[in-house]
Amino acid sequence: MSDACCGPSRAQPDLLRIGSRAEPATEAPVQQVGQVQQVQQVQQVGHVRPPAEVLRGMVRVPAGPFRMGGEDPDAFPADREGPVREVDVAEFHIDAHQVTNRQFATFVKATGYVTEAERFGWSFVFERLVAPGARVLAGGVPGAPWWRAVDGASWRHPGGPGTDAGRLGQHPVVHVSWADASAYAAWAGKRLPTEAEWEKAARGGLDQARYPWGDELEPQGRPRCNIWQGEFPHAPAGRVGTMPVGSFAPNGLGLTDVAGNVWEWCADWFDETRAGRVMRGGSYLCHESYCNRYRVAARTSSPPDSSTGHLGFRCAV
Ligand SMILES: [Cu+2]
Repeated sequence: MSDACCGPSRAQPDLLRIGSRAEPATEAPVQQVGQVQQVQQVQQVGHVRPPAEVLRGMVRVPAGPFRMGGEDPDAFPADREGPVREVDVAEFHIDAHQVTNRQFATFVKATGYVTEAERFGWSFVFERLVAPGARVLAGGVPGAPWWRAVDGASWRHPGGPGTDAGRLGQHPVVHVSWADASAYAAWAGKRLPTEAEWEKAARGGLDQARYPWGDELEPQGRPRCNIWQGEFPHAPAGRVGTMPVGSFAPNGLGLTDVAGNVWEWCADWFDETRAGRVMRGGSYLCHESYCNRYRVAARTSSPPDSSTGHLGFRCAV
């Protein structure tokens, strides 16, 4: 199983041509400096926020150890979910829901922040969600033919020009890179959760359950998360794409959508190669028949500058 399934990279071979078109080598260092300046700027804006305002909409996760990881026979070995180990985590707070388009729009309005997808000029969109008439720069990546590099796709235009995040205010923001998510977090007086924090919160107080709510995918026949319905990637049996945050019941700690809807960036590197940052939780594209990474122990990664229509984040403090 390739990482490209869930985390396609801007640098994948058949996309190099696009990368060089959108980002000439002479401009690359300038862009990086711009990104750093943007982050410093938003940090200054964020530091004046009163604690009560920062903690609004967050849940407290008490200090203490939990059993992290899993040894599920269905897991992809390369993901390194195991072995199960006890991890001690200090008290922290975490957003009850994924950061929404409305919240991200407030940040952009306050800071003038420009996301990496907007700088590159394109982002990855799932084939069925590409806006009619949008220009597709490249179709498919190795191991994941359903991704389209779409000209003008960004958090503002999740399916490309003609689609409007303004109409999706309560949906999770998508097409944000790791730096974009970190910049938002800094502005909000927060940070990205560590992977251990994310998993402890997502488990909702349960020990080694398969999902954030227990071991059964649909207890009493009721869906508990926004994942792919039907056979992937063809013939969806239901709707496809993001849903408003909190559309399903929260876990034991009050967190919603820790399985499905969109993947969430974590602070950590995925492994010692430092090629990608950790993503957790799975998305509306995950399905048992193909990618079962909506299990609570599942993990994958994306290069930090990548962005897709199924990857967002929540913050911690
Ligand atoms: Cu998946």
